[in-house]
Amino acid sequence: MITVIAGGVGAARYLTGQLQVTPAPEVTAVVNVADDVELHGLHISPDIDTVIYTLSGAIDRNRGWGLADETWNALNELRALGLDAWFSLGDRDLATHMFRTTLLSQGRSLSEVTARLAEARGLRCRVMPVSDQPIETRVTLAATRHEAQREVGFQEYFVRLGHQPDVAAVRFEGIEAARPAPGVLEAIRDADVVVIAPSNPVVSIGPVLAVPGVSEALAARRDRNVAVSPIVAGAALKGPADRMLRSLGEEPSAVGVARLYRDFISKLVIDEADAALADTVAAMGVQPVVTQTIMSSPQAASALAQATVAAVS
Ligand code: FO1
Repeated sequence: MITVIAGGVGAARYLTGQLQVTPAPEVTAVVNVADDVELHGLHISPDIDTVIYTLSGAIDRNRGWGLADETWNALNELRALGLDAWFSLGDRDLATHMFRTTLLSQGRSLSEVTARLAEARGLRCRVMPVSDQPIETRVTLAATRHEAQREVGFQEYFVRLGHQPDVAAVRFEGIEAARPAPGVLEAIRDADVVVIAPSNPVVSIGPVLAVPGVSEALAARRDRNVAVSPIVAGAALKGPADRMLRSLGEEPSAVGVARLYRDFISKLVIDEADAALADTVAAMGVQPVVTQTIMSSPQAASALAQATVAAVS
């Protein structure tokens, strides 16, 4: 069995590659929930939805999130009513959030809702939230000439502010009371290989590792865990991972990723563009695996998944 620790877009792309080389019932995705946000009375789980929409082929490929063939009537009506609807929710996407919110209000767990959503979209791999308890990434924006330092929710930072401000600190509200969701520790313990997908190490993978019990379970089998660096040639392929690492005092490179993950992984897959960093990664106690990590096509994604799993098999 292969267990993939996943955030949003990068992880979803990696998982499409994994599912081309591994039978779906043998793949489990443990997904970040700290991007979740309550808006318009709805519980929205962006990383879970991005994984499910991508793996079922329903994703909007240009945006990388939300559903293809969307319409925005409800959102436009909300704006016409005077709501500052800064988070774009398509009409079809709204059904997912209404479904999730309705079942949660009936006492169903996030795990149960996620399993229902994955099944409804025909997925045969398992998709599970890392925790059923609420975890919220809170981002402290660095002070500027015009503004004092202040803390905002992740989606306000990422979407409303376009992840432009420098980040002074990140914390995960609720993490102490969070517990691994049912099946998460088993999915880590029983996996032949655990892959940390190429997602933002700070705000996508970080919250998953911070759930009490998860990092211990990973460290206990470090030799069979491998990560794919989301930073290539000092830049994130999508989103603010490189700038975040830098403003949090970490090196914005595969070396910085190796340092963040070295307690949990024995191998780090880095891009050919970073081959020169291989010795420095090795000096961290993490064995580098140099290959093409840019998933520019389904074939590239499946080749990456093949090389990643082979590294620790
Ligand atoms: N990202 C944006 O940049 N702008 C949006 O308006 C937006 C809406 C949105 C709605 C549902 C959803 O599942 C994801 C959405 N995202 C949007 C992406 C989301 O902010 C990111 O995928 C993650 O939270 C970061 O990985």
